[in-house]
Amino acid sequence: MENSRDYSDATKSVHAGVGMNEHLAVVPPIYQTSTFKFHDSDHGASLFAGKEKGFIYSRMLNPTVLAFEDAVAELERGHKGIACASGMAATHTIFTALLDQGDHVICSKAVYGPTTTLLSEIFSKFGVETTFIDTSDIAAVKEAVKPNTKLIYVETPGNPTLVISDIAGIAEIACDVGVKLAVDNTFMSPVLQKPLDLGADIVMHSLTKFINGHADVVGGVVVVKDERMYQIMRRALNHTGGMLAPFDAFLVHRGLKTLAIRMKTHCLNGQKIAEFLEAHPKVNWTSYPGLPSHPQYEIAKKQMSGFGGMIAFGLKGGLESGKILMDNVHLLQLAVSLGGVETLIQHPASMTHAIMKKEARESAGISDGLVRISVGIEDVDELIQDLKQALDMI
Ligand code: LCS
Repeated sequence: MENSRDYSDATKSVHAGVGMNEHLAVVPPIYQTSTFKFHDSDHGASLFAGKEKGFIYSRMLNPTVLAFEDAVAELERGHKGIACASGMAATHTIFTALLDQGDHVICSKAVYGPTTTLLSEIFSKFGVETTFIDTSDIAAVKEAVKPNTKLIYVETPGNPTLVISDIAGIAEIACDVGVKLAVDNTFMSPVLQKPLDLGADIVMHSLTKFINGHADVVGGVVVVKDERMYQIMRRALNHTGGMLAPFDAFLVHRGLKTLAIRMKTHCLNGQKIAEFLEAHPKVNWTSYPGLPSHPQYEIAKKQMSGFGGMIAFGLKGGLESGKILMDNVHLLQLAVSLGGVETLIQHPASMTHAIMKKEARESAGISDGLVRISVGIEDVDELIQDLKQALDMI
């Protein structure tokens, strides 16, 4: 689409990255090829030397993947995207690209479990040190900065607690001390939050979640602000090999077309279910960014254009009651992952965040009784009815 950067997110979701192609197909073709022919030896050498633009080998770049990368970069209002085989591959690409032995990282305490493990058990082997802090506390972020800090890595809202960090506030600190700020924007999608506009240098997503939205692809993406950072990230991905496959890029690009409209329903349904849970006598606490009781409600209103579909809550009967609830829902499905059209329920302490040490989980606010719902786009009254009957079983 010409000049699509000027359009709204709803229009961009449909048209971004869908350029012209040889046969004028409305949907661009899937280039299901591992490699590309050169016209002659000079052409091949010229492509490898970067003197000419073109495709060489699909680990390096593929037209179907590139079309999706352009689309997501437009939605994030970034320079370019780098599509990866999973959200973890995207996070790994950021760390590989930016960190050297002896560097220090500041990372949110409440992040997807394997992100903590990647830093504390894998990158630590290569001499990278990490401080995990509550990044919703700006003073704590400032205090955690060391002379060797290279990167601040923030997930907001954090998985699964929904704790919210002030992106613009942290970006200011990062800028003052000369370190990069990367934001995991998975829970919001580019439609509800634009970290680059708020001052972040890098944004990443697990595409597996809202961007694809249909629970049928695992993928990730990094979006950067300038060509220099793009080259650094692309090089890291090329050499570690965790790129997105063309067919998966096609599916995720197809999912992206309905992102804006899906997010509207996730937000409407999320709000209604959060209000239902907060008012229910068997519910002890509810964490949802759209509830005035959320500790960072004011920041949420400032930096997010909607509150999303993720809810964390605890029942008065703790984990035992949570298990009864999870084992008795019919329409909600007991499964990990999130951001799809279908509503999922899961127990982070024994599932998505089981990899973390219990003390680390508790320090991040992930109590054993916490239950997480990823609210889908079904009829919200039917979802509430299902929750109601399962809560009645407790
Ligand atoms: N970032 C966030 C915020 C996530 O929630 C996840 C996965 C990732 C990164 C990693 O993405 P992946 O490699 O799985 O594409 N979160 C999951 C969850 O909460 N349940 O299952 C996966």
